[in-house]
Amino acid sequence: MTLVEEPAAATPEKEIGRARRRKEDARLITGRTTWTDNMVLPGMLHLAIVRSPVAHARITNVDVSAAQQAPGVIAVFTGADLAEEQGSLPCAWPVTPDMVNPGHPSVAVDEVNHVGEAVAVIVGRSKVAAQDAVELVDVDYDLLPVVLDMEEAVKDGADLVHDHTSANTSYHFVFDAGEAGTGADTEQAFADAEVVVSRRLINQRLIPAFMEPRSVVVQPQGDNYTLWSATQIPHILRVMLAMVTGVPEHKLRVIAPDVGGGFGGKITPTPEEVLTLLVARRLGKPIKWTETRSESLMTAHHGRDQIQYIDIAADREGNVKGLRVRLLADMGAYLRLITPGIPALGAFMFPGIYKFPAYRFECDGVFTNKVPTDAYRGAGRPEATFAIERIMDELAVELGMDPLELRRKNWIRAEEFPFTTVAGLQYDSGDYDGATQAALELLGYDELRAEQQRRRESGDPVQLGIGFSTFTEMCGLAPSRVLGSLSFGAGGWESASIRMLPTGKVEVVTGSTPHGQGHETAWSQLVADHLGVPFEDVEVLHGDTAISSKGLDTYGSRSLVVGGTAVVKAAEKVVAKARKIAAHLLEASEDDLEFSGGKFSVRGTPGTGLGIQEIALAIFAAHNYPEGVEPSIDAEATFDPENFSFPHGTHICAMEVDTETGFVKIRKYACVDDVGTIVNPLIVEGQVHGGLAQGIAQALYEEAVYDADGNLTTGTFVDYLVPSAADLPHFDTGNTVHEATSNPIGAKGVGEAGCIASTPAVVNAAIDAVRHLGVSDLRMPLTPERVWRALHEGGDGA
Ligand code: MCN
Repeated sequence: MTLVEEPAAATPEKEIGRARRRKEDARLITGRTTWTDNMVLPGMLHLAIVRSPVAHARITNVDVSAAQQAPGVIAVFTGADLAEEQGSLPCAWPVTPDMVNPGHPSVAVDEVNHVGEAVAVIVGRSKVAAQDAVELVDVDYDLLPVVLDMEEAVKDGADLVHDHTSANTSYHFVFDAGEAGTGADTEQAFADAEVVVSRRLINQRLIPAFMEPRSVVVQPQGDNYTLWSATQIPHILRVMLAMVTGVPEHKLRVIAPDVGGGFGGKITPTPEEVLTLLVARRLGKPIKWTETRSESLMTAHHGRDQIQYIDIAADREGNVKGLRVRLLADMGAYLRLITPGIPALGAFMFPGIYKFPAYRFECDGVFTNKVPTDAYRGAGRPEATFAIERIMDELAVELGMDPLELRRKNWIRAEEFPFTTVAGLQYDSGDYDGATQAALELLGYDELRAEQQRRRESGDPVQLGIGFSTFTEMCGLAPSRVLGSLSFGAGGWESASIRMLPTGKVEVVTGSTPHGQGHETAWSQLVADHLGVPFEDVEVLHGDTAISSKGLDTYGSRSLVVGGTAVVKAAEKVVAKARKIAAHLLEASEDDLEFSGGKFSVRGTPGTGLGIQEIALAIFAAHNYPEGVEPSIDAEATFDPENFSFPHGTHICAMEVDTETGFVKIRKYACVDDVGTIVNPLIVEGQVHGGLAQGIAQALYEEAVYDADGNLTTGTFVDYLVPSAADLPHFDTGNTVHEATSNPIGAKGVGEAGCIASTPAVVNAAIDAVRHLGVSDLRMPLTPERVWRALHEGGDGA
């Protein structure tokens, strides 16, 4: 455990690198803050949603007469009532030019395509009145065949999710390194290979399961609207809602107050945000909608859900020669904001940290009668990392090599950076060997391997296994020139502005919208160092389009790398402006001034001079400013990196498997991550812990399961097993530091790393424990039943 204690010194030399406790903690941890559902407005009405109990059906009649008469009900709207104005929810990532997008109504008009889809909305004087009336809406459904299995769905003649399309495939995306000029011919590589190992892997459907349920409040004031939402993307949401509903953008203010987690689950404009806005516009009254936990699990978008066919080619000495990946990626019933792009993003990460000479990736985005998928922590990269790190283990077994030796033989060496991969990405910096050595030491590898041997030899019913994941990921989303070529939505820049108030206090406005990541603290540290002001004198404002009009929000572990750099750039401009004023006030030349510790002084006379905070007051009070300089110290900056950032690390899991019960237990978990320059070690460690919890949850606990009729059978937290701290092991974490070259801070993102890396380490460990008993695959999550079945009946246990 490398938790860094907060130093005792009140004013340390440098803020960057200091393990500050988060400014936000008191209000977030106690819950005493403004969550959207806490909002109470005079005359506010409440919305409840009538949802489809069937997965696929034509709607033949919606009878709302009883609901309209119910006590406390103000209005009821069906899909037909809102058909003219509801538009279609946006999908901003056309993966191929011919991608099929069936359109996504916020409330169904003719047809429902997944259980939980909205069919009508009820507005009540109270939440209870609205919810009670849901039962009174009588909908006639003409049932249609339900499409759930992707392998069946892509067969010729399969039943269709959308009968106005010709197939269930939304798009067929191909990346071929041979054709792209980044690698050799893949088919040839496989034809020439001495060893080929193939696997069909299931990366199961997951539910983001954020703590704060989704909630929306809309307040109309004339033709102006203020919309509060528990969203990750207030800026993008405002643009999208304006486009979908026709409410002019300048008449719509979007506020994301404190948001209790998102994990990618709040990255997309939702039907409920559209509906709340439309109904508020119709009625001219404030409206609130807050989901129940069951609604959340059933209708907030899901993540992952891929069938992966992966082939790896190598020679007998263990040099990898080629990689071939084919994916079926479940889109669910509709395309949300970045649904189709997630597997395509993963395309660039399947080669991992290895020097493959040849690579081909193909993916079908497949419609099914399930809730749409979209981002979930890591989005595309955990799936890719799982596949490559699993197949590396299988190749090692085939070759009779140690799994780490095989990895070491093929990974990019420290001296080879920058390195352009077979997928065309340029990895800028790192040392995979260094991180691995450090992780092995943290784990106590040699002792555990010896224990594993002893247990095998003695036939102990509890076997021990060790699993690796030596990973990298692309984050810090990202260069607009790359994103712009992939999407019709926004680029990847971020914006910040800084203003020094007359008393020398500092306001920072950021376009990065945190929902638990601690930006207020980290940004204050950046500003304190760059302006030389006390950390406590900095206030960070965010999440309100009336305050921060420009921004691209928080996802893809982009905030520090892109948004933090915008803050640094704005700080540099502030210093430059203050320098002009200081030179004027000190009657010196700008070139003769030094700036250190927040003070301008004439070179050679340290200790004298003017503090930047004093200058702020001087310029406000005396209006004594040089010609051509405005009487304020403020600046705005945007930053758009040249490249993604590529954190990397080595995660090692030691796992006990009880061969009699199938019960698995993580004995030890060690990881060493390289996230470049660390601004706040405490936050970084927290992010790694949270990511590990979610990655381990995928390996061991979580799966969204549908029955044959398309009902979600894991619709409560009793069935969908989100682990608590008590279900997780102690984590031994550490860092190496190789600065990123794509931003001046030198930072790489950390928000998703733990989640991306951990899943394959856990599964590899479990398989390693029982491979000598004939198990070579285990289906996630590794429930005791599955592990037991794999041990006693063969296969992957599913
Ligand atoms: N940081 C740092 N030094 C680094 C990298 C990051 O000090 N080298 C700090 C940053 O200053 C920031 C935090 O770590 O305070 C996370 O930074 P970053 O990696 O830039 O990630 P983002 O802030 O962009 O957060 C997004 C990421 C994603 S994509 C998901 S999903 C996720 C995550 O963050 N969802 C979260 N972490 C979450 N944490 C909480 N509590 N809740 C969520 O919903």
